[in-house]
Amino acid sequence: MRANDGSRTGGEALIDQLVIHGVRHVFCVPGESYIAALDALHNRPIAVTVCRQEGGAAMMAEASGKLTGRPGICFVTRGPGATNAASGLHIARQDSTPMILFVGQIARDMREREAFQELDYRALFGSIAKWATEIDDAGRIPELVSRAFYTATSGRPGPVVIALPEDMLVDRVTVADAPAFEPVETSPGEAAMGRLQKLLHAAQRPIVLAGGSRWSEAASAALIRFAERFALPVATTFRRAQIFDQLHPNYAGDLGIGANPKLLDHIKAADLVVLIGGRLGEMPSQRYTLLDIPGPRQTFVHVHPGAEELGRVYRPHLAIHASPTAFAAALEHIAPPNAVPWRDDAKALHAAFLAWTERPTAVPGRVNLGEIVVGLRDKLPPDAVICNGAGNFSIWVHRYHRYRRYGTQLAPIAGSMGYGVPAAVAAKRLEPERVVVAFAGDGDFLMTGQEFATAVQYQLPIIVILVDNGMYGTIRMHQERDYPGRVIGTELINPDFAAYARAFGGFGATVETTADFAPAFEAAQRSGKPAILHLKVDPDAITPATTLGAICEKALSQQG
Ligand SMILES: Cc1ncc(C[n+]2csc(CCOP(=O)(O)OP(=O)(O)O)c2C)c(N)n1
Ligand SMILES: [Mg+2]
Repeated sequence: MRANDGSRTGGEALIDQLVIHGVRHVFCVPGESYIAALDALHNRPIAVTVCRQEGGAAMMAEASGKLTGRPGICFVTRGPGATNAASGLHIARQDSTPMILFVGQIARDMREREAFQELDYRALFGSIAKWATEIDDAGRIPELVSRAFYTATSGRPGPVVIALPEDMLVDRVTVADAPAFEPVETSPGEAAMGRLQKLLHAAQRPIVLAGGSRWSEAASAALIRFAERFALPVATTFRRAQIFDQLHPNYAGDLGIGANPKLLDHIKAADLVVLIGGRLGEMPSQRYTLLDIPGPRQTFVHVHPGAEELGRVYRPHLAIHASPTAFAAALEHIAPPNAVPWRDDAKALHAAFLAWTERPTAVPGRVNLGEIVVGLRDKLPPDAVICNGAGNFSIWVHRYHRYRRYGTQLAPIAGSMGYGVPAAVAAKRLEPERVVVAFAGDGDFLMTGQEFATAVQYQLPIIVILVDNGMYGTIRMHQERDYPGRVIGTELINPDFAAYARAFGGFGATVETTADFAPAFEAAQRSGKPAILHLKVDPDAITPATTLGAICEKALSQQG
């Protein structure tokens, strides 16, 4: 109960700050260390989603940060709660997603004794979080929580961790609220935009690569207008396809795993590369083979919201310190040259993209995941949210699904297995009107599959497409490449996942042929329940391009 003398407990002051900063959802697993904060959530305009494991809760918070551009909020208990949450925190770091993790902490007077579940969160999360701190004085909650919102969202966004000593949360203080935070935009200067225009006017074969975070629907639309005015081809980086409508004639393709070789060749032969928002890390750069390090041969323009990212790996000819949202808006003010020497490039690259993604390749077995993704892409509404975790199954999703709008892709740039189901739960919880589909591997799914119970609890009819090949396929593929025929530690004996779904109170169906899929998907939608479609795929169908058997044979022949 709130006191009427104007004082508040630390827990109450904390939740008041979240309301002021616009938080509408928190994801948590409870712990006795922060029940005073939980209690303060009674009758506040914040929806609580209680999860089954902190990794799932943290991934949900990260996914909500990705979807909204505002910090996703997660509450976990000390010790094991915090270490479980680390998986979601690492995704927020690598994916540049704003997120705040609140961790219950032991009472202040027990510190340094290694009290029950005591950990030093500054040390533990020092290299994952943008900032890790502990609030000692309830009177400083407004100040430090406000800083957390600024830190998580400004520059290159990322995760913040705040530890909350349990006795601090019940201290009574009289303290003023902080004003609501406002994300800090970093806008490009006129001089930089003038130099960019000059470089574009001098170019023969330019290409734009869009990636990173801090985009929005408006920024994506502004980038499309810029591409149209300049006839520029625009590719997206690993798992950032949602930045640019993939069916737009200026879309050049996706720099993911198994990227279109024609796109890679084009980038290598380009004379100007404009990278907006991304870092061009190991995955999109095809293991750092796309551009020379530190000095790319191409004229290289790097636009990034984090000053520390500019010149970190690639030495830019022109570095523009700006958020993609502000930069995209500023693009309206530069003019294309009178004659555009690269006019046909965008057309050719888009045609190559369509040819690469139009029809799925044939694969061994009776279920062709490519056919299934192609069938779905024509059926799903353009604002459907597509989520996935990590594993070879995701290669088909990224290659054949066509992301048409910003806010439709929840995929871990960090490559963390287990992301798809929690991301789908978060998306459906935030936006119940949208269709939400999660693709998961058999290994991938069971890392966080228990969050299917969260979907059931909150009546969130997500549809999980579970691709079961009876193995940790990605690793088996590497095994066959490097140690052909020597299978170890990659086989899986799986449960009946359709029965698993039903046991949780959801809808479950088994899909044994490609033709079984469409009716099963429709039945899942009709059920109105969270659903799992258990696809039994042939383990030999390891990628859209090759088979496991062929990889093994090739490796053996090279050995012999
Ligand atoms: C949390 C986590 N643990 C381990 C890995 C390493 N890893 C990458 S893919 C993969 C196997 C994925 O198996 P599955 O989900 O069944 O998909 P498949 O490759 O078989 O399609 C593993 C173990 C990872 N990326 N993330
Ligand atoms: Mg598998």
